[in-house]
Amino acid sequence: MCEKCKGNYYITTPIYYPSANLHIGHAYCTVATDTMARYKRLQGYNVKFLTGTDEHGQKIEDKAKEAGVTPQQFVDNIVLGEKGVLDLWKLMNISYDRFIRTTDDYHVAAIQKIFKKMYDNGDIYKGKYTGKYCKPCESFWTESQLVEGKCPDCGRDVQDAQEEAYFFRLSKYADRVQDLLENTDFLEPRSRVNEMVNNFIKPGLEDLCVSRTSFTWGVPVDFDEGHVVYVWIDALFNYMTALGFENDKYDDLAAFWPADVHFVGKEIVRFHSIIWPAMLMSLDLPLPKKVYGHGWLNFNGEKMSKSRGNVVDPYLLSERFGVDALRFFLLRTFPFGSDGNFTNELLMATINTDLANTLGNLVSRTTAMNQKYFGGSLNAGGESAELDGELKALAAEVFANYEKQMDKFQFSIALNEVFRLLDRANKYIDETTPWILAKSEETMPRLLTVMKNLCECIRMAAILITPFMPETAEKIFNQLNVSAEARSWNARCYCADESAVWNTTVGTPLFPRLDVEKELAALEELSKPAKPALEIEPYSEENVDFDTFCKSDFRAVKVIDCKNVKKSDKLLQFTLDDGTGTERQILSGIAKFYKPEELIGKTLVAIVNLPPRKMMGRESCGMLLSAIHSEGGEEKLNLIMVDDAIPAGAKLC
Ligand code: ME8
Repeated sequence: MCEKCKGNYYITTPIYYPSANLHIGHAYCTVATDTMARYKRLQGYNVKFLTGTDEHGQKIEDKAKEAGVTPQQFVDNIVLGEKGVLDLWKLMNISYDRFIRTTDDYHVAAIQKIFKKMYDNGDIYKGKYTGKYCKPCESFWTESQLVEGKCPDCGRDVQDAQEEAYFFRLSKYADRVQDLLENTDFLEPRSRVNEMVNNFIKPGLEDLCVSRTSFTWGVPVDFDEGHVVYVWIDALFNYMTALGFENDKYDDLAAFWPADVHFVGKEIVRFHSIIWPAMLMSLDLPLPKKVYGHGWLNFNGEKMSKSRGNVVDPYLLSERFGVDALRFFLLRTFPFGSDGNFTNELLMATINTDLANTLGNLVSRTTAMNQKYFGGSLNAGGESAELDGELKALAAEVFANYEKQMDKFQFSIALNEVFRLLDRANKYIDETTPWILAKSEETMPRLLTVMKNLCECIRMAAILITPFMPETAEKIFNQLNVSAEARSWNARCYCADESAVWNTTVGTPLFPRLDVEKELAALEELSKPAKPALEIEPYSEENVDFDTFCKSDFRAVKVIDCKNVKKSDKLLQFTLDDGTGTERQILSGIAKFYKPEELIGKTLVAIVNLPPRKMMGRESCGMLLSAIHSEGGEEKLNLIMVDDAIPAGAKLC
């Protein structure tokens, strides 16, 4: 550890299932973790921020099969492909230090060793599993844990399952885990402790089934062919294998384990606060210092889900409003421990109120006034007044409160503090009226001090927003033209005395005001599902010779009458004028595409020299031409219709 370092700090996000592209709910936890990691780095900690992907399990195996690729190809595409996990974290400015994939060789080999160790110490044993399995959650449940017969996590149907399997002696650790939860700060917020103890531990912790034989996409149990390790064991140990536990790839375990905090969503608190500590106890390993279970983001009051078609796309929002605005919104608006309701209206209102009006305006007014009254250069000198002391005291208070709240992961309250300072600085402009001070030579020294105080408030606020909006903070620092030292946590002391000097420049507005109505309409348009892929029939590889082709007699025909054929839901019966003076009857299997009445009077194209054939006991003399393709897997058909000016019987060639 270097002399200046405050110590090591290890923080993790859950590793994501690459079963579909990530949505704003996934980004929420990662943005929070990134903000915390940046905050700790700013304070001088040596931070290790881990994220990654959880790539095994039946769900992935099934999805790969559906997509006609191997499971490895399937996960590679979602993790590494265009707009995949790595692309999203790059876009969202996620400053992770390490990215683990559970399919990485070093991790797989380490999991095999870990499993064997728990088998050897007697905490994993072989038995028979009968119970209920929730496939989407990859969770086994006992009958008593089900809620109205459904999975207690996701509410979906569960299926009966029985197989020879290995079990982990979770029951053995029930008392120790309960003690850990009830008598320490291991799990926060506190409300989650009651949930875990009352719903899972008190009803009796049963041993946990930790191997599967019904599929193969997992870490093989190397001493018993056919078994793969339960995906949650594989996943949870990522937090340690990524530091070098049971492998030589990394060597950071001594420095960074135990983790300072695991941030996790509320539905996976059970795994992190019961199963995870119990397994670590089994191996006699130090426990993480804290698990923090954050809430869920809903969209317009409903759970976000792909099947509901209401997942919020972070790419779309970042491209439209900027990454910093999105990062800020997530942490400013929703208290981290509770559920939140994401709406586009709220996002835009927050951008307009906090970022355009309060922050953006303060920066642009201040730099514009510096430019106008001092050509951007605030030299030594000035004249202080009592009001300035209040601003200085507030800045110190804001810093202290911010730090307290950040250390409790209360991002929205920490940001409230920053906005107390920004609001006060905006009010200070109204109170000191720089435009009046600028009117007289006599009040210019006072104006100089007022502008220096404003620059100082902005500088301090920019330090505090750095973890949340790193790009915006940098833009502000650049406009203030301050040194690296003045951007650092150590420079949080308010120094606007007479010797202070500033050289500021006017930049483009940080957050232009949004026209909410216009933006909502644009978002709606952009969120419309892309048109389903069109598929056309493969082209024939066989050539037809010209003379044969010319033998086909195509004619324009006019529909005199058209009706459904009784007892057939496919056939339409056409009575056609083919120009010969005698009516022609053609039957066509297109009833699912057209109502008969809409075709009467139309001019169609028929091939008329096919031998007559009988359909449902009626004669059909020829065939009507149509265009076919499929859209999103659905068959589409359009009759070929030609200009009504073309007379019946005209030959088409
Ligand atoms: O659970 N709002 O992966 P995952 C807030 N692989 N958070 C949400 C959310 C929403 N609408 N939707 C999902 C897994 N999340 C496991 C983790 S760790 C050893 C293994 C959060 O991709 C969810 O709560 O299903 C979880 O914390 C994270 O996204 C990853 O979910």
